[in-house]
Amino acid sequence: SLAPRPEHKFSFGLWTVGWQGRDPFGDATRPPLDPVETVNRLAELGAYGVTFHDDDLIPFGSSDTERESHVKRFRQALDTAGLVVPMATTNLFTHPVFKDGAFTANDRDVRRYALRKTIRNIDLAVELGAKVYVAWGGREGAESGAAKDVRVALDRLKEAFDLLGEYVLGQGYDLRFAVEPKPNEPRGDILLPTVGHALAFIEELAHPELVGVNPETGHEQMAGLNFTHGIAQALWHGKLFHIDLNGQSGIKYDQDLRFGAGNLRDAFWVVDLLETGGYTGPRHFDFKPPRTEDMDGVWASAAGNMRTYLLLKERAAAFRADPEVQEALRAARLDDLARPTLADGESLADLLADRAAFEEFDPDAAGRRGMAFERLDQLAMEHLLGAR
Ligand code: GLT
Ligand code: MN
Ligand code: MN
Ligand code: MN
Repeated sequence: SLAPRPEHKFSFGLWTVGWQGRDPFGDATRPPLDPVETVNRLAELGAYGVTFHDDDLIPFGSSDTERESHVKRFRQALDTAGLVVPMATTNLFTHPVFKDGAFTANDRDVRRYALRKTIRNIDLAVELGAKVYVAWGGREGAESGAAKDVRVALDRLKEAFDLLGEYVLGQGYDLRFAVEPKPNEPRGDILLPTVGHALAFIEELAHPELVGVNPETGHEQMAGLNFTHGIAQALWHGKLFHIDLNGQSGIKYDQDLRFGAGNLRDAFWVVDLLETGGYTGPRHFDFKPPRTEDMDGVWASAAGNMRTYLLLKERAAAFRADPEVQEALRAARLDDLARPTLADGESLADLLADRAAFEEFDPDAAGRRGMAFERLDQLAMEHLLGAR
């Protein structure tokens, strides 16, 4: 059962396998990839979905007739291959017009253009069946202090999301937004740099229920954060609307490695959480096959994401099912954590009157209790390594 199947809900962006390997130091190492070929190859590999930026599908500057023919070919390929479009997004970062951002560009005409570009692609996304619209604000940020008044820029960002929400509600679309945080790159500092910043921002919007997050593994790890904890908190808030899975080795440039490369232990906990924590959305891979690879290497890399996910899913399930692990979880008192701190029917006054909770409590004795976390973690390690 390590063969990816549509029910696993694996999806890929056109821009992932389609990345030509252009980086700040070097030219493209691979030819352009036709979206129709991407659809066919992903379907063969067992994916269920494909996602896109407007400009991945319809090259920037295309005429209306060119646009129609690109969409028509793509739609035919989807129908033939049986692939769906669960999510779409806007390219608000490549063209020089977005060099100072899109929804928070200092130039007002750029902000108005960015909204129109986004709304145009929302119509297409809904036509193609997307339920989630991702907003990665890669250029919303600054390299220097006085260049961006962050509080005013956040006013503009809220204005944009409020207008997009008004549009979607007005059209009666079944579409929700997912904000994708990233701390830096391509801007020196990007607005909404982490999952936590995004969650706080969303609550200030006119329609917070329409907006959640799309956390990316590597983006939280670039900030030195624990990705599993980030998505756990997003789930706790009911805000994990989508997810970008990939690999990253610590605090450095955005590597976008295939899933499981880099921090493998975190990938194990991510899969453990996604498979047991109530997330039912796509398992979307936002990776870049390294520019060392030819097209065979690209498809091997794409397949590797899914296979590693399924391997980790097996390992995580075996970990949870192991009686020794269950015993170790009790020894580590996870069941006690799950008990509310006050008993059923107990009040704050009862706590204040409970001498056992304070006057007679022995903190020194409690401080001597071992937590038994090391044995538990070694059991996880052994399952991850296939040793159990
Ligand atoms: C870009 C970025 C990704 C985002 C994509 C959505 S585009 O490749 O690096 O993390 O998810 O705009
Ligand atoms: Mn990334
Ligand atoms: Mn990326
Ligand atoms: Mn991403």
